[in-house]
Amino acid sequence: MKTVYVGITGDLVHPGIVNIIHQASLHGEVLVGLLTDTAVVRYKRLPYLNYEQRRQVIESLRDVSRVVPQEEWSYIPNLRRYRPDFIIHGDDWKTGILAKERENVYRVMEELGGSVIEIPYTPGINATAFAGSLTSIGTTPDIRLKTLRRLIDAKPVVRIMEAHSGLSGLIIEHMEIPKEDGIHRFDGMWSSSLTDSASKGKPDIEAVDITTRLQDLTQILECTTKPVIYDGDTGGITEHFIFTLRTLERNGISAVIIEDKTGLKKNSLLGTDVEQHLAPVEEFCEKIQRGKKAQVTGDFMIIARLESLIAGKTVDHALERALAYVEAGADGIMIHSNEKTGGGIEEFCRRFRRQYAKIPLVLVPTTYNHLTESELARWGANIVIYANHMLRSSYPAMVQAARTILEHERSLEADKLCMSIKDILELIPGTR
Ligand code: SPV
Ligand code: MG
Repeated sequence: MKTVYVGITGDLVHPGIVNIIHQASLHGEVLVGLLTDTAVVRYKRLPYLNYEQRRQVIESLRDVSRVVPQEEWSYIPNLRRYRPDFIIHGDDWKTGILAKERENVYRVMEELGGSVIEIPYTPGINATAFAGSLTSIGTTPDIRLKTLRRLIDAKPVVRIMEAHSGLSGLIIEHMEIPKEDGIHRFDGMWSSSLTDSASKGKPDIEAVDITTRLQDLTQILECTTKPVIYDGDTGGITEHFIFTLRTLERNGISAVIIEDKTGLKKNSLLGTDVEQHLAPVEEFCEKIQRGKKAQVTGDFMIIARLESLIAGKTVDHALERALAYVEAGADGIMIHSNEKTGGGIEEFCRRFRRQYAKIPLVLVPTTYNHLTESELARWGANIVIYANHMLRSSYPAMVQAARTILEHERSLEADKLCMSIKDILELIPGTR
């Protein structure tokens, strides 16, 4: 019996997929190479269903003989490994991102003594078109919550951007840039205490309560599908933290980051210019432990944030605390610094990684912003957060528009600073 290889994501089984699998079965046994999350995220968004769920669905199709993981975006490694007699593909790969891959597949199949079968692509039905409509359908709290852990597993570095409104969330949801190594996009959103407070005209001192912050967060959740990491400040007193955590979890937030400070919290970027106090280690460990006990799902993450370097302490100090927090049950560690060089961060990451190879490590490179994501990933970072850039970029634009109108006593001159009326009317689907 001949074997026919079909590479698919299998997130949605639509007539196009059924057709290609059926066509494949006419030539031999169907071997499905099911793309893993890691393979998919190079070019596309994370599938809604995880690998196991997709495998179950695809394996149950009558024409499928066997399902194997395709760990890379490229078909080549699996073709060399399984040496099928045929590979079948829709003819839509003649153009676009798969065109180069098509050439390679032809070359390798010839080398292996097999051949390529191309079938007409089923117009109007494809997974990418479905993914677009899924965004408009939305997500569920359960799916959204689980997505962060899947992204950490699937990507060398998870890229998170600050959102403080539905509109900023929408930019993060849709922004995509094609690059040589795939399509780059933001993986999720950071709900920042600094920008949540500043956008309400309040200081970043835990003065904006969870109920108020959740109202804005709800707007973001209503128009996006990507995961959210919530800046939980100090978490407040432990008895209150438990309620906050449950509220976040119930709403499909993936993780809360709490910082090891106590008393009146000030923004970390102020460093030692203001009086700030580190929490006693035992007290903070207890907060983590009680939080872990209180969460309902196994997926929600409590990430412990170290303020040692912010408080002018040493890397040793931070490391000692990091180990205590992990032992207390923290699902991840964030190390912060307000130095331009990121002094101590690299050393911390490397030493932490020697102790714990797998615990997710979060960095917020606001001041050491000359370092790229891949450099930070090399140190051992799993998540990079751009913590305030949506608000910091929009505020100067608003100031300039307001000043221009005031100066000219009309809005003509300010128009060139603004998006057109046509554009704003078309920005949100359904406005017309
Ligand atoms: C925030 O965004 O509120 C943060 C990060 O906590 S920082 O402002 O750098 O402290
Ligand atoms: Mg904060």
